[in-house]
Amino acid sequence: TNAWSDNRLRRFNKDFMFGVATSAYQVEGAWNVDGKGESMWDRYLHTRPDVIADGRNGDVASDSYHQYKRDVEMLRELGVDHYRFSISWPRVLPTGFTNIKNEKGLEYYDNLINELLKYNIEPMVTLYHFDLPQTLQQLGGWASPLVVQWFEDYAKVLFERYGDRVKYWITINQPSFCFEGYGGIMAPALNSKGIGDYMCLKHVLLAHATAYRLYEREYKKKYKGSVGISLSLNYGFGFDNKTENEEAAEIYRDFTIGMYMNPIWSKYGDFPKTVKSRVLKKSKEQGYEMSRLPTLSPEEIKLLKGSADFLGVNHYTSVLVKPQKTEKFEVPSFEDDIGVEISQSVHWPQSKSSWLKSSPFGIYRLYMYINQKYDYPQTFITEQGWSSEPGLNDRTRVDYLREYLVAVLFAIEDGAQIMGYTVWSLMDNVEWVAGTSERFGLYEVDFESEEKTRTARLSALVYKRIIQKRIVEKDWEPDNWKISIT
Ligand code: GBH
Repeated sequence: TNAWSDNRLRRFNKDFMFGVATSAYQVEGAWNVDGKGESMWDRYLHTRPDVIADGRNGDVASDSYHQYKRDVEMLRELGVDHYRFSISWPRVLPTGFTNIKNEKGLEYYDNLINELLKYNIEPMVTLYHFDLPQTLQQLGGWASPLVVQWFEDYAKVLFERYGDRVKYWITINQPSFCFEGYGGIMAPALNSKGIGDYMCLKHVLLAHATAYRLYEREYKKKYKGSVGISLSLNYGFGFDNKTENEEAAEIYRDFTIGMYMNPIWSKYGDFPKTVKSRVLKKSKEQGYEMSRLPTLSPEEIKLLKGSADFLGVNHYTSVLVKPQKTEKFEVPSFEDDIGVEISQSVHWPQSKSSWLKSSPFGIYRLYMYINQKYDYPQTFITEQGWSSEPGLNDRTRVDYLREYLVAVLFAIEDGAQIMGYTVWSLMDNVEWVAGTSERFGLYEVDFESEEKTRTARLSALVYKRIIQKRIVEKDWEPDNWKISIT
């Protein structure tokens, strides 16, 4: 059946959790409904509609604020074990602070959680998936050290309110958003390359750790939940096995994997030595007094070390790495600090997103790398997905999903600690600045329709079958999949 490279039948355990993910800004819509405050993404896309590929922002999105019962129905159709969604900070705390708690907003998540539990679907809640309250952005946002306290206060509201029912918490989705927000086209789109991005990163990590310690101190005994953080961990291979390319890849991995994992999972904590010394050296050469990479104090290192019950792995693709040959990056910048050139193989199948190609062995290699470096950490794959054109016959997504799941089975066989797997995404949504021009859904959403009608794609049926059987069948085809999933 699943003979990819030999004839062994590999299967996922009964307790391996299969699920799907979304995030608040990308699916909820209702951006100003029932007392919700403005997020930095609302502000950004309202003032800069020109940056959105197809002009569609998150004002209405997939309208999950009103359609959540249909969403849960889809989860039941799929037969998933868990649903990963995020809470919109400005929906529950419109000012960003705890002075005003928006009861309507809090009730929305109560309703969603209760609906999930009614059908035995485990909620996995992300506290922060990119949508900072605009009020807090105006006060400096993630570049300000004060955000650590703001985030702790926000986390407390959520742990208090939902802790009795939510057992899986993810503090922050992808701290690497700092590099896209302070040197790219993600909100707040402030150009502070090589400076603001590193400041943001430090505060994101501390906010995570502070929320983790809060749960550990005040809720863990009572509620017995676990708290993790999701990192964007794509794998960097040497372009080929030339020593200089292997070395460049190692540096790239230090900056894109070690940067986040070292402070939390390594024995001594802190950012990787190579990262610290490279940024210091460049900073001095560039005329700065100190390194542009902020230091972590001994107390901060201690706070961060061990501050996760599990690692959330968001893995989509891989890259090939060579040393930088031409001076093509801005100075200073994260890219210039790393000093490598990345590309992807022409042999890897291309999705609808420029950055996303299929290279399933990458997830296997990633797991071997983190197992060796961080001694087999407990993980949960919290995002993996593929973008396509609109349309129900998403054969390329089916291929991607199957090949990656087989690679995951190989990783498990070789010792990787993986509690579950989560497809990005349950349904089409607003892909940030790509709008709805890139579709990641197992369900297609008709954005032209009033109810944002959802229809299962071929991949939804294949995923349902994988969840049922706990194996990956190379050739299984549903009959009549265009008619109904149930
Ligand atoms: C995920 O990040 C996000 O968590 C999720 O919200 C999103 O829907 C999903 O990606 C799909 O887009 O445009 O060339 O500058 C995955 C890691 C890092 C991938 C930033 C896209 C931007 C590349 N992402 N990257 S580019």
